[in-house]
Amino acid sequence: MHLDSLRLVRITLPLVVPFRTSHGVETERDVLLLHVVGDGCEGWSECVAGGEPSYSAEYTEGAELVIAEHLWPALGRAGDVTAAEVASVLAAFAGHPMAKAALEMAILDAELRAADTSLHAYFGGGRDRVPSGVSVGIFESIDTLLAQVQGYVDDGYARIKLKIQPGWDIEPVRQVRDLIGPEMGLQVDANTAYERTDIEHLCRLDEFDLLLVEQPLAHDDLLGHAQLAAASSTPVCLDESIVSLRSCDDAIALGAAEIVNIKPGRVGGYLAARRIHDLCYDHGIPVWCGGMLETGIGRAANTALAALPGFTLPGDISASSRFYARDIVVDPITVTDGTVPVADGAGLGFELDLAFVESITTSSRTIDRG
Ligand code: SMG
Ligand code: MG
Repeated sequence: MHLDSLRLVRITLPLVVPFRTSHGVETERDVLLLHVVGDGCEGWSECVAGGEPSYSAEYTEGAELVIAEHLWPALGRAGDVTAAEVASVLAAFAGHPMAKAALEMAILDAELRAADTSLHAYFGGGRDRVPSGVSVGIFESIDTLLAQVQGYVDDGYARIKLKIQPGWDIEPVRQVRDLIGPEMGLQVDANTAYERTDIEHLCRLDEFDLLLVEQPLAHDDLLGHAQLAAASSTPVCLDESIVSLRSCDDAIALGAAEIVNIKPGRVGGYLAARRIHDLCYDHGIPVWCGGMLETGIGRAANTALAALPGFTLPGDISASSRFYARDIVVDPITVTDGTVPVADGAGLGFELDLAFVESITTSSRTIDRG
């Protein structure tokens, strides 16, 4: 694709319920959208970096800057680029996988729309609905948590994921398990809040028959996760530790990853995400699609990824209404019988509500190819 211009659009979307994790609380999302134009076609994407560098080092303001000052100019200098070439052109820059993923994603959307093909078809098709899980934050009281969980059970979600941290783990998990019964899928996510010295404590979660415990230890503590996996009957799943194909291969070899959460933004894009899926599939490691509170853009693309055969566990691909009163796409995702439909329109499969995007835009700038 011959790239002509890139528009960087910042929007603010309030969350319907504050989302508290072991890193802190979020009440709104400051989202960076990308709009690429060239060769008579156009594509959109979103960058999944959060407003603050807490889940990872990337954050919205920094992502906008690195794209504008470094990544986009490098793509311009490279001449015509395909989505499949973006990662290698940008490999000259250290880090910033979410910013890189957003550029690849926008160009992929443009290419697929120009070819009148969907991401779902590009990935090889497969299922047309995928199971939908919901991620539930930390609350002031267990009663409030139980009321939230009951609401999601009533909404029909296929599984519940609880955020945990030291002081908010065994008892909330016990009471949620009692509420939802022994059959429903339940898992926990600590977002790196524990230490190796907590391994014995974490093994107390074994009695609740969880699907998995996600990223209890630091992102760079593969050995600690391997020790936990050996000690605990609950499968250990990695999120923050999986930043590339190599880190995933290493984690599997070390016994640190019995299950893998795949997030395209964290690994540099949907094409890398697909390769990580293939690696895990070859090793018999189950994967599922993580979530970064995406708008309808990322949510649509995530459904296409999650249709691949190795995604055997429900993803964090909830209804758009779980986070947003109004989404920026015309047809926001809804949950039926615990599943969400796989987007199959051209490109990533969404149609943007441009008037709404404009009404919530906080800044916008266009950069030419340069
Ligand atoms: O999009 O449903 C969603 C959010 C799922 O819990 C979720 N994501 O660590 O998996 C995770 C978190 C990361 C974002 S909050 C720091
Ligand atoms: Mg996680």
